[in-house]
Amino acid sequence: MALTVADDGSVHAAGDPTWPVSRGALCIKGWSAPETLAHPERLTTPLVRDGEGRLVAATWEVALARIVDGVRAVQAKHGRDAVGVFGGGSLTNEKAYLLGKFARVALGTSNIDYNGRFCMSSAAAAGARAFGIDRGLPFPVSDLEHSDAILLVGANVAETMPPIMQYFEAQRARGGALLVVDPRRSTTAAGATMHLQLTPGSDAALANGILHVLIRDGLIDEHYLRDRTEGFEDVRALSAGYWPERVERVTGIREADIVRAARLLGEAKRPMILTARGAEQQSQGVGNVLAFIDIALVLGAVGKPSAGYGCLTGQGNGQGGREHGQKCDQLPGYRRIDDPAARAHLAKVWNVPEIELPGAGRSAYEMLDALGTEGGVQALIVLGSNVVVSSPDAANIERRLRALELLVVVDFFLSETAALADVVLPSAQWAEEGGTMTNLEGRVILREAAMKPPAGVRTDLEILGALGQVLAPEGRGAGFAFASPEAVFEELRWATAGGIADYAGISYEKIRAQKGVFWPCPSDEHAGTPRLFAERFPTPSGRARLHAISHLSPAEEPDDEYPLYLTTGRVLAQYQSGTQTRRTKKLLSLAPEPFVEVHPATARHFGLVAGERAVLTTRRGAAVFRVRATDTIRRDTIFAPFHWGGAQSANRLTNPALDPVSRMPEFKVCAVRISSA
Ligand SMILES: Nc1nc2c(c(=O)[nH]1)N[C@H]1C(S)=C(S)[C@@H](COP(=O)(O)OP(=O)(O)OC[C@H]3O[C@@H](n4cnc5c(=O)[nH]c(N)nc54)[C@H](O)[C@@H]3O)O[C@H]1N2
Ligand SMILES: Nc1nc2c(c(=O)[nH]1)N[C@H]1C(S)=C(S)[C@@H](COP(=O)(O)OP(=O)(O)OC[C@H]3O[C@@H](n4cnc5c(=O)[nH]c(N)nc54)[C@H](O)[C@@H]3O)O[C@H]1N2
Ligand SMILES: [Mo]
Repeated sequence: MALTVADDGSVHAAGDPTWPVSRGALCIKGWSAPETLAHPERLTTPLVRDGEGRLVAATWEVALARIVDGVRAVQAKHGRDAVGVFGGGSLTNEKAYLLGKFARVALGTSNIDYNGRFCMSSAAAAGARAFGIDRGLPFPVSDLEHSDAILLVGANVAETMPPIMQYFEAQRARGGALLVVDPRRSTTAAGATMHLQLTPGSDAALANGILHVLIRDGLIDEHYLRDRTEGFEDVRALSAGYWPERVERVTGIREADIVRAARLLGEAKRPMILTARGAEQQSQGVGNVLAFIDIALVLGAVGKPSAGYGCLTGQGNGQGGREHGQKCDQLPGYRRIDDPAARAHLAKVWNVPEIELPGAGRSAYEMLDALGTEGGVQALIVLGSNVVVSSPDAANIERRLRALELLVVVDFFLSETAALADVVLPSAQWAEEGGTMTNLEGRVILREAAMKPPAGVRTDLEILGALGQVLAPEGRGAGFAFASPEAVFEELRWATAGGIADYAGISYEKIRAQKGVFWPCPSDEHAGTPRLFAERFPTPSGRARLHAISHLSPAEEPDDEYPLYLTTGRVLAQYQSGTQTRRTKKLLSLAPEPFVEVHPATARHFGLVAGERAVLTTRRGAAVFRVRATDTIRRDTIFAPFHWGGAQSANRLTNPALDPVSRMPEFKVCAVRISSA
């Protein structure tokens, strides 16, 4: 996106036609984003809670001292792990890296995790298991255009990633097939070749049904399976039990459609499978993704141009945010924190004894759920997430946040989470500071600063630098004194050298010259790696691994008391927890309040009137939405967006059941009751 700052200081955004990914396309949230820069509600001074419980303006000195004293008091009373850090996938690579270092070196805590646990973690874990590496798309996004059959699972690209819709449109225009798997006939599904309208939570059954047909009808690539993979025999045995009639009963998709979908994929020269949150945000999210990866592998598609498997990464820096150490089990460069070689390397880069580096901490929801309890975190620093709105079982999380001894939130606005804090620090926004992000293709890009932050506001890097220098143990403070984002990036390069996500050969200059550099890029001479897996997989055997995945029911299923499925997700005009977009006039006028999508027959059955309010109730709580009657949704399912808080919060309803491997919550399926308000 290109920004221009006019003489009166107003900022205008436009698409950049020379940019290889968006090719000039800009989402409505992009061109309306400048409104948040000079917004009247923007925070421009730190806030501190006073003796009467009010948040009042304070100087930076007072606010930072309150944090330092609070953190030290909690550490003295409960130990180092009692201080927690919660980050986000919208942070630049430099911030994500420094946040991880801040937690491990300055605070010495194992408890750091981030909102990517709610977003990317199931696909990430599946990619690592199957291919030995997790890079959202292992190929450039332009490959989509040349695929002749794409299976798009649980992604509503037309509303959530409008700038890349052009690749799907070009693919269709070339005669390619697009198959969309979604319980709703979403905007994306409405324009597809086939819409597979499955029961929420039945993705693994569908994948196994497709595998069954592919194997039965001889549409698999035996040579590829023999030469490049392992584990196929288990998949063959398991999928034999998923004959299409049985899969129809579980998924609600007609047998003939399952067969047709399998044939479209099996007969394609360049089949591609893409997943997003629909299949991933489930208590068997990792299994779901592995089962879809199996399809790509039996077709021999992974590693071939314009074919294979990819995950459509969500947030602005969803990819880079999961590589550099803000995950509880991770060190920079996508290294494991329990790997002795990784620890030794980081101990050297950070100039600390290896023994002082903490081990793995709690995952996002588990950390939040234990706030203020015996053995849990007592002081929490949140930077880049609005957990009161975006966490599952949000009323529980709000209670847990209130039980903390110290809550610090760094944000540009008084988000619902910031409103509960003891100290709020105002930070700079995207246009006001430079830094790198890694996009869904693994391309590291540079966002240059276009303007200065308003008076009174500091950047996240300055805030972490200042706190790190004071809170770090004797002699370690110097490790937090960075003159610029580029200086942080230079250390990040070294920290990632030799790791899976190796940035050692990437510099700001090289990114500028090449319009982005794909990792891994291990040396200055290396041009970067746009395509992975052409010859081998980075697993110990060099082969990709198939996994036999049995379909399991979601953690909660409809019953007499809660007779419907509730699924949640996004709408075009709102972003995430809404902190930014609910403050943007144009967007608010497009989506002023949340609605619940209900099939007209279901609405009649429960006595609901379109346009009136309805109460949704689950085992966690209740929330109110306006009824939108639409035959685009299954009769047994209702859908609500999660962008609002308070009485309109979808997350007061959602089930915090976690995937056992990725610890991803089941945002996409729970049992619900609906009645008119
Ligand atoms: N407008 C807008 N765009 C965004 C965002 C935003 O908040 N607003 N957020 C960004 C972020 S962080 C992310 S992660 C991405 C997410 O991008 P998407 O994954 O495309 O978004 P969602 O709406 O969460 O879910 C996609 C679809 O999954 C379907 N679904 C629900 N249950 C199931 C199920 O059981 N199985 C299957 N197969 N599908 C199911 C939903 O009906 C929905 O249409 O969007 C990014 N872009
Ligand atoms: N029910 C349901 N819940 C969901 C989902 C779902 O599909 N259904 N999706 C989940 C997913 S995929 C995601 S990604 C999460 C997202 O939800 P959140 O983790 O809440 O993410 P954001 O709304 O982007 O919150 C970011 C907050 O940090 C601030 N912020 C943004 N950038 C920066 C920065 O650079 N620095 C600082 N200091 N602050 C910043 C913003 O103003 C905002 O208040 O929600 C999850 N929750
Ligand atoms: Mo996300």
